[in-house]
Amino acid sequence: MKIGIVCYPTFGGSGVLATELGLGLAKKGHQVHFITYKRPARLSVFHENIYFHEVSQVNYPLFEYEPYDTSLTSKLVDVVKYENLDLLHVHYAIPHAAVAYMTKKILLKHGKYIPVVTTLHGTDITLVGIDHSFAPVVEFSINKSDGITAVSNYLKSKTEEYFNIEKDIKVIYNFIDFTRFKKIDKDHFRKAIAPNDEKILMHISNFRKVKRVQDVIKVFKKVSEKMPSKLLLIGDGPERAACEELCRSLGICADTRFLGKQDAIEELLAVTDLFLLPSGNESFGLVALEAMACEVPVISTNVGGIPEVNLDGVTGFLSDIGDVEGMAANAIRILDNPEMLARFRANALAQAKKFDIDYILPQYEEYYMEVLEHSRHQAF
Ligand code: GMT
Repeated sequence: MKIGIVCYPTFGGSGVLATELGLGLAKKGHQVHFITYKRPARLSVFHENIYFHEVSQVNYPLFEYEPYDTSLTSKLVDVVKYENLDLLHVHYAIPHAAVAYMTKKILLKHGKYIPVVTTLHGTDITLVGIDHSFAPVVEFSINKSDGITAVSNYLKSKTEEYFNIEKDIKVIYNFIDFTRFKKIDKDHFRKAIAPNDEKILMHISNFRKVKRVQDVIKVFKKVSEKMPSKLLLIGDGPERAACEELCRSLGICADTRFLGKQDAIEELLAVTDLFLLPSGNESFGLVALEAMACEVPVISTNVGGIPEVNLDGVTGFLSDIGDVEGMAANAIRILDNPEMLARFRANALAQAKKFDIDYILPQYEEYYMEVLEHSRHQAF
């Protein structure tokens, strides 16, 4: 099959998932075309069956904001037509579902029907999508997609609650590639980060408000008062400066390292004892799954789709949003008990296996076939 993938080529979860999906599909012999404004972060080396089309932007003095939607649509029309793609899979509804609809309408004029699958990832519905400035377009364009998937049951039900959705939304969970995410021996890293065998806690995100990174730091402060420990903060974003300030005011800079954006997070997860995800909302929490695949238990909030991934008292612990005391107590409980830590590590791996790419990717392939079959009957 020839598949076009549209996504945000950044470190965000939707872009990561879209890239990993494309790589997985390509390995299975599908021809995959990424159409984005920049090479996706996880697409750094040459892969057979993978093509990349960069969306060029036109800078004209009249435009205060470059009309990306228009450039992307024009690129999609070109790629779908000349590469003769079978299907477009767009990740994150805004603006991709609307752009895909416009692409479809233009291509119909050229006698080609291109089926579109839209995958909803989270904030495209729960945070940004429901905003009045986007909602009508989001609802319309989702309904115009030939197939709709959501990354958790939570997200499916929120989408149906917020919008009038006329089609069935298929839940296909996010997945993990165990050839990459697995416990590896990185003892020299551990010694460099925690020379006195301190416990290592980690958080990874785009440092947006919704991630509540300040709670990570407050939890860590409480943990570090009970046991020697180190905190690794990976990623970057609008809240980073405030987080650095908080570390300074709490006097924990010596035990905290801001590592910025990192590619090989599996190498850092390999030396981590506990992962912290205190998000205010999370449709799935792909990063928690990545931690669990590396046998790292997760202390998280109990919001959104997180409970579908992190199991309370099994693979970690779940608390209410902002319950810093509770999260710190749970973190200390695990880290202070080697038997519990070992058990939770094993449980985390077992739970992560349920999201193995080998099991989830065929669900996308099957869904594509269903959508293709259905679209054959579409009237021009
Ligand atoms: O969390 C973000 O801000 C990034 C966002 C994205 O679209 O890149 O993540 C969303 O999609 C991920 C992949 O499906 C999910 O694992 C995240 O839970 C989801 N984020 C939110 O719902 C806040």
